[in-house]
Amino acid sequence: MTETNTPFGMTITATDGNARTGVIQTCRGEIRTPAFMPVGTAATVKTLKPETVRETGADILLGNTYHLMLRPTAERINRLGGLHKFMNWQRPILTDSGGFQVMSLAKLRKITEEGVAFQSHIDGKKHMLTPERSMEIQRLLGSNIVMAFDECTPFPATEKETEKSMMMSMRWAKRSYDAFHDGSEHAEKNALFGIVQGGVYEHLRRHSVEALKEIDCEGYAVGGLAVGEGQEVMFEVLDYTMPMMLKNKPRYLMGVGKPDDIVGAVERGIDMFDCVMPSRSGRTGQAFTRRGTLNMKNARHVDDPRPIDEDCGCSACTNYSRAYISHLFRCGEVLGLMLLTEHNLTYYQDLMAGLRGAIAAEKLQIFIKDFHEKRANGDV
Ligand code: PRF
Ligand code: ZN
Repeated sequence: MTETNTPFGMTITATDGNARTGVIQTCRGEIRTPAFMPVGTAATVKTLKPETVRETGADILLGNTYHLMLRPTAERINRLGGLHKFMNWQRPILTDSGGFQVMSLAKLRKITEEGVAFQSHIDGKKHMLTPERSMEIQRLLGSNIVMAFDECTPFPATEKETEKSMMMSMRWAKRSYDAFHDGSEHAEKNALFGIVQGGVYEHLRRHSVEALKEIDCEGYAVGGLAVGEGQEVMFEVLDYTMPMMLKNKPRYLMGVGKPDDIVGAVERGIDMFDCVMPSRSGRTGQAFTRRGTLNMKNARHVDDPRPIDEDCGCSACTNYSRAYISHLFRCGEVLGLMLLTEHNLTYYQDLMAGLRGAIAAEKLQIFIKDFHEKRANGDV
């Protein structure tokens, strides 16, 4: 899959309640929605080759401005032909804009109207990220979906603090738009997404959505959620924010989430997700299954000849037992991390495929009931 001249756009093929299914066209191929994007922070989905990531069912990966600007630098990746070539993933890549990762990882951060000054968590070196620099880095990487530079308002925050932070993110969104469309060829083929902020305050979410509608983005993300507010509050925010958003453009819920978060957000109209959970928890021994989660380090698996999930067709479940994988974890063997990451990502992609099929068949409520019942059974 090399670059084509296909213009960016979304086609919704079916709806069921507030949920939608369809495809996003990009110059690097199609993204079936609702979509889950595995996280490839350091130009790799940890432990897996890109061909294996594709076999799990992924159409698109997420990359990070923050990590790549520090190591190996955006300029070096650009000299080497861009991120797709560098990591051997030819399909679509979405890149986050950096602010969120700066706030969670960097040292001595200082936010001003100009941007964020910080010290690298790797070597302490000083850097500055601004909307303009973030756009430049994402362009150097060759990102297909560029995220506007924003501040993820911390939780909890007062209404005043949330408003101040959201208003700055909206000014940064305008600067991101202007920098993205500065005449370079990259903007012609690729897309810029705005990020809605406003915390848990309905009128601030509304203001943010309206401000972003003024800026003609190709898609919109909901930011500032899954930061400690809990699922019930997150769903409440989605319940009032989704109807404010444009119907014909992609909607991306950033950094979400657990399988039941994704199911509830799809039900409310979200099209795209990213989360480290399936890949990170695979490295800690947590396995997702249709009947709930397992800890592969638990002693009860050491004699168990069954696969992790009998209903999963991934190569870890087709070829290896719980006993073998738990043995690998006990010995600290790398293959254990690889197999569990492959399985967990397959579980997430199968969940998305199930949601897409259920929406297309207008059977989403039956699918959701079955999803919760199987997990509640407890018989993993
Ligand atoms: N903004 C950006 N990236 C993000 C978030 C955000 O609000 C979140 C919030 N869950 C995750 N990743 N730019
Ligand atoms: Zn599996």
